[in-house]
Amino acid sequence: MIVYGSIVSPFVRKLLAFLGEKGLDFELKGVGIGDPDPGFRAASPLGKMPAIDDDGFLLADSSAIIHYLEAKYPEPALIPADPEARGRTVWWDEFGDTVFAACGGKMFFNRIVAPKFLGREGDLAAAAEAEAEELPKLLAYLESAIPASGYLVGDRLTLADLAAVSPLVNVRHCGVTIDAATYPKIAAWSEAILSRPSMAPWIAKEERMMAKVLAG
Ligand SMILES: N[C@@H](CCC(=O)N[C@@H](CS)C(=O)NCC(=O)O)C(=O)O
Repeated sequence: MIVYGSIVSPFVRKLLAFLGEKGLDFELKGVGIGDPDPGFRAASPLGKMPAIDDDGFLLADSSAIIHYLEAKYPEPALIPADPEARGRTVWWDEFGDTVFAACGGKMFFNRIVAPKFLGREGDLAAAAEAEAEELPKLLAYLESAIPASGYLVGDRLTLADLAAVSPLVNVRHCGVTIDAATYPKIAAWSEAILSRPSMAPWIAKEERMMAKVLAG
């Protein structure tokens, strides 16, 4: 299977972690925003990452791909079968992909992607507003919702944890760290999820990439 995407995308990061947790082999083909790569454009009708080519089956959107892979490779289950647990898992996937990624995206895109990758100015006022107004509300909700189990749903890792933690990495790339005194549950949960073997090597790689980009 080919995965098209960039390791700094929160949606790609979520998918790479999911693939790692499933123990699935894949080839990552690096593409950037607006990439003309014909294989990527064929797999992603809207030109968004991630997209896959699984032996000729083309599919875009991290959640669509993850649901496809969960059906094809049910073990280990990362989307619970229990109705309530499944509903909550989809909720957290949605939280990560929409509100949290949108907030982190305003910060990451305008401060780093626009100036460093696209060669144009970002909207720094939008980034500052996202950090000052949106981020604290999202973190307060997340802090209040992390159960004692240390996992967002049930007592083991699910897609919920991978999806909700992924945008936090983009926030960190912007120099914003989670204050463990204010957000002790987020600090412990994110540390545990981000240090899993399915995530840690990718994050180390993107941190090296970010250090070079920011220095250049
Ligand atoms: N809902 C999609 C969102 C994908 C997405 O927006 N990816 C961004 C990168 S983080 C992208 O490719 N943007 C390029 C564009 O919008 O043209 C998913 O979960 O895969």
